[in-house]
Amino acid sequence: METHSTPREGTTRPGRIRQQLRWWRFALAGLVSAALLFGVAELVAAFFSTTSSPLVALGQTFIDITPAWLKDFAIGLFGTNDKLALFVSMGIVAALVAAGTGLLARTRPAAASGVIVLLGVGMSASVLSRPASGVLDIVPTVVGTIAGILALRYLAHLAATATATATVTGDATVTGDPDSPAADGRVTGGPVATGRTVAPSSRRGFLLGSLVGAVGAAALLAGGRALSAIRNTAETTREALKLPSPVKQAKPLPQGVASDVKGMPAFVTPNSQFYRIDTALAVPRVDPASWSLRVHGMVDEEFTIGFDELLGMDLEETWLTLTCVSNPVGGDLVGNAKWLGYPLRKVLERARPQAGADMVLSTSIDGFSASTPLEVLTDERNALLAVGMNGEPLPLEHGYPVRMVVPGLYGYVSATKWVVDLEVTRFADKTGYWTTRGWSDHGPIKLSSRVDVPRPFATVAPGTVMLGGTAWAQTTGIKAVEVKIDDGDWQAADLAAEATVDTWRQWSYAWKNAQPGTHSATVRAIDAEGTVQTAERANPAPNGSSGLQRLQFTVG
Ligand SMILES: Nc1nc2c(c(=O)[nH]1)N[C@H]1C(S)=C(S)[C@@H](COP(=O)(O)O)O[C@H]1N2
Ligand SMILES: [Mo]
Repeated sequence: METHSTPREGTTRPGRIRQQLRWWRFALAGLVSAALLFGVAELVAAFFSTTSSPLVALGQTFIDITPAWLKDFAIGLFGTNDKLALFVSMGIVAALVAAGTGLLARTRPAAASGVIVLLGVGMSASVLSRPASGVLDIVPTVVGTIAGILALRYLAHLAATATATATVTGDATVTGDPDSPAADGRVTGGPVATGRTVAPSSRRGFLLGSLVGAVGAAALLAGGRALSAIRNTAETTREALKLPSPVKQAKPLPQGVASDVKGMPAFVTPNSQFYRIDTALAVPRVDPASWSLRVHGMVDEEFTIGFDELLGMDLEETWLTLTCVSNPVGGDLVGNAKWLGYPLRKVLERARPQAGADMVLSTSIDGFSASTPLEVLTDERNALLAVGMNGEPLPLEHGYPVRMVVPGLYGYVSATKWVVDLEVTRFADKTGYWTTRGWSDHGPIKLSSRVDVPRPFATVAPGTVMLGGTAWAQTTGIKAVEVKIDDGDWQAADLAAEATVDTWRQWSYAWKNAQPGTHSATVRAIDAEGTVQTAERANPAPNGSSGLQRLQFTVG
């Protein structure tokens, strides 16, 4: 046995190594086949509804079955990147399953096909479980599954051929792989010479097959996505939409509504920077021409409103700060915008709720639902069926064409995006999406305040340190904000002007004579009724965080 021979020429050791490595080919065959399965399905899905993509449906099912604690953990860890984290973890699981199926194809090709059929059935079930899907929507998954099976059969065959010949080239004493389906007979006792002539081409055959498969899958995926975008009318109608002027305009913002501390967030959050929280993996693309809102349940009059009809109603504008129940103390899941819409109070006046009803369950086109107290939607506060946000149609990800916004309640029990259904009912009879997952059925926003400037652990110059922040008590208003430096006394902060009681209020505080060292600033708000923000800590679940933000920074 030559000791200096290269692996290509063959020695016992490289031969064994190759024997150990060849399973890679089957794992790779599994991965490429899975990519082809999803690529083909994605392309076909472009011709069906947006809920027909098995990738999206799977992810969505994944989201829905993820236990609440894990989801909270993910949001806590990744913030608004939680969807990216989901995609990555889903991708890892999918890759493992695909590689495993490829390995299975090495010894039991029929069983591997069976596994793909089972996965196809599972994916079809996942597609069918989406609220807006119909039976036809499983066609992309079925076609993709068939493509996946064929791809794996073919690639596994190439892998087996390559493996068999590689084994021979590597070590002539190895008599084939008894497990390998294509290895039977062809390898046993095969002379090195034969191996040398066959191996490079069959190995190349496998690599080429895998490469073509992988590139093809990527092209199919990209093509499918692009085609769905072209076929989609939501973006184009939104671009073309001219919103009517309101019959009642929002109060003009008073002078000095924004604190002049450098680095403060804008008083009106630009749409592009507005936080986004929802369970939708693919943003629902709703064509306003086919949008309608059904109002029903415990009402004297059931009716349906179309989009043009809604635009023709007396629309009103209002300033309103939205807040997410998942916002931690000091967090940024809060945004302030000018909303244009029709008062929900008037929608419900027309429906005439019956005695005993105490809740409106609003449902979105993708199956999310929120339970809002009927009282909140019928009292004098300005709850809207909104079509506009900061002077433009709702962005797709913020609920185009129609969503709800309700002053004083966290989004999960009020701010349904892509809303299509309002059912007047009772808390005793129905529950919203998050309530069935352990969150409270009622979600009034808690009195809160936060420090925006300086940033945590920032270093600032000694002398006068300018602190700035935001406080909110929607429907009540903020009367005062107090700041405590280190363990000192509570000091009154300067309040910026108030826009409305439904918007956040900015504050500033000039800390004079700041000496070098590590310091902290704690903030608390007092609402217009005199209630002082509680220092008692609570996690976001089940009904919103509480506690005071204590920010650390360095003067130096
Ligand atoms: N259809 C739908 N609407 C939804 C949600 C959702 O998951 N799906 N999430 C709610 C939650 S939890 C919040 S905080 C607000 C966030 O609205 P935004 O994304 O426009 O900021 O939307 C609410 N409306
Ligand atoms: Mo939320």
